[in-house]
Amino acid sequence: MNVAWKILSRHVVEGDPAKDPELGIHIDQTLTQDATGTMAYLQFESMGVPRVKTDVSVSYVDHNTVQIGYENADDHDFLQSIARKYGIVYSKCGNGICHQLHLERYGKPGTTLLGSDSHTPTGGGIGQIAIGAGGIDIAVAMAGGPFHIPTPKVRAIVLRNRLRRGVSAKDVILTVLGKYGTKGNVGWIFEYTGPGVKTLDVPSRATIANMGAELGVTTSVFPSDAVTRRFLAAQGRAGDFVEILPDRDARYDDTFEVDLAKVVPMMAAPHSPGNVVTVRSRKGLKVNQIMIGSCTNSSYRDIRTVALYFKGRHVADDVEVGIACGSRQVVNMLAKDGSLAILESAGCRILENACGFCIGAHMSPRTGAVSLRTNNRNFEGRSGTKSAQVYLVSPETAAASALTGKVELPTERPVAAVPAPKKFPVDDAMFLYRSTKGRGVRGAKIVRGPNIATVPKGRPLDADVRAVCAIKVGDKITTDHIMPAGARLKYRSNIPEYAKYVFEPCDPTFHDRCLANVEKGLANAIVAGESYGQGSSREHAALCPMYLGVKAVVAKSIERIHRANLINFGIVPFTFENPADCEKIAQGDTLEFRGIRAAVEGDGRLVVKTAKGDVALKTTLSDREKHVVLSGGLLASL
Ligand code: MIC
Ligand code: SF4
Repeated sequence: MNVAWKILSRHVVEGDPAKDPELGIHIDQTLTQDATGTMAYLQFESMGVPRVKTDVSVSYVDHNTVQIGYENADDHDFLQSIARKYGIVYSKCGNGICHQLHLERYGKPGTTLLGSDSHTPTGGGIGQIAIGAGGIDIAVAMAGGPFHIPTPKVRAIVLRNRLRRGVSAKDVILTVLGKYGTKGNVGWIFEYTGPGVKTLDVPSRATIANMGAELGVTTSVFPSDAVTRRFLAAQGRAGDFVEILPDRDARYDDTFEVDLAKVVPMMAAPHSPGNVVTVRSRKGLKVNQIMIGSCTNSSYRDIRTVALYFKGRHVADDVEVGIACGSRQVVNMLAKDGSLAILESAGCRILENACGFCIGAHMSPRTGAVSLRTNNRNFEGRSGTKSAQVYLVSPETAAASALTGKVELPTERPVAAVPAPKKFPVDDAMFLYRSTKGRGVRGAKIVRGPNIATVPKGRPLDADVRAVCAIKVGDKITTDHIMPAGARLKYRSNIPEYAKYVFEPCDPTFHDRCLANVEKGLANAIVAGESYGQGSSREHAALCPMYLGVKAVVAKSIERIHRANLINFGIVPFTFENPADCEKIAQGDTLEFRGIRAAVEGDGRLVVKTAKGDVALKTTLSDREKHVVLSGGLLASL
């Protein structure tokens, strides 16, 4: 057996891996962050379960931390009161970024973790099967229900040798992304194995597992070995260690070899993490901004490495440099070893330990800027500046380039490797309710400020649906296009308000048109090209369209988490039988989904009448998914 199946086989509670296309797995741990968490907990609350049934559930606050206006603070209060009541650990705002913190303090080899954030697979770095999903799926898992995944195929990424100085984990995952791209990997688990694994410390493994999200895989996983043991012991958690290695004759569905010694500095060019090129190919490109941090690259190892590049030097006059560490632990270590002073003296702006810039909630670059960033996504406009050209790079490339204001090869002036710390300073004071974990405080009051609205519930699917194609979009539409974050992020707990911004970056009148159609008794449909719904796990990209009367998405292909979210909110995820038929539909056309309910109940095939002729569609749903869609969504189906 390989590592993935060693963990999964102990967690399967529904389905037979040998023959069923979908498996239900038991979830040991959950995590939420504030931007998806408020909805997840409102949904959990409506299930009427008295306390969480997981081993541990943690509610992190790291996304909406700017607090301009009352909305973010309202959300924090609500989340804190929910945590207290239901036995959830609450990580206060300022403690750090959920994935970094979870790795440090809670991630446990051999367990399953489900998180309402697409980068939850970061936990694969510590030997967890960690999966990102929509908030309502996390609510179900907290209530003790299983989570459903397509029965996975496992690809071995065999690592050989060791990385050269100046090259790091980010370059490895960018190399893998260069090979496999951001689509076509649905249903796979990427398992990192081979003799090179032991040369990577846990934070480096986590960086690689983190950006598996950009591949679109179910998750990525590393073995739990001596390196993992040392990391856990250094975190004062030796008791959480279990060894999980692949058997000598472990089988995989596919194999890809990476010679670490041959990996070179890589970058993802605008506007996709799959647009991978070598750093050398852009050497000398003038840079305006450098942002270091995010859940991909904000460990002590990463920021200390940056400090080593900056020691005794100053960043170039024409660049602004921002650094956001992953956790208080990281900041404290940097303060102790003098790195923080180095970074300050070098002219960096030291930011809060939070998502901030990564999600366009801070330090948006200037018009047309070239911004090098160590995070994981460079979708157009995500930085908050539509015209910005964002390149994703390693901390080493970011640091080397900051010194000259041009893209530089970090291998030309490499710094010493940062050894894995023998002991991390542990301070859990900002994790509240650890002592009532799993039990909660019965009768505790939930605090609801005016930003906390109610969760809308869907209606059962009608026999026939007459819909207007309310918008037609192209390929690779991300959840950042559908449901923008940045300045709009504060409305996550208020669906009627947030729904005003659906498709804002593509067409700000979408909301009004949808409501006008609903007023006329018509439903709405979204028509799209390839890879619709890439990126985030935010269920709002399905929930808000549901609120606006969207009943179907018709696309050439739909990404995994988003497809699951559509189903969870009663929106039928159709694909074209013949992708060329997409041309037959224009925005504003009326689409007759006659017999849609029967189609969902049956084999999922439906012929839709359009002005330019018939268009054949299909949707492949499991029995469980059919039940959810027919009921009008997961909440309505319970
Ligand atoms: C992201 O990186 O896009 C986010 C913000 O972390 C999202 C979650 C969200 O939209 O709240 C994600 O990756 O799932
Ligand atoms: Fe936060 Fe960015 Fe990571 Fe999303 S990708 S969790 S916004 S740091």
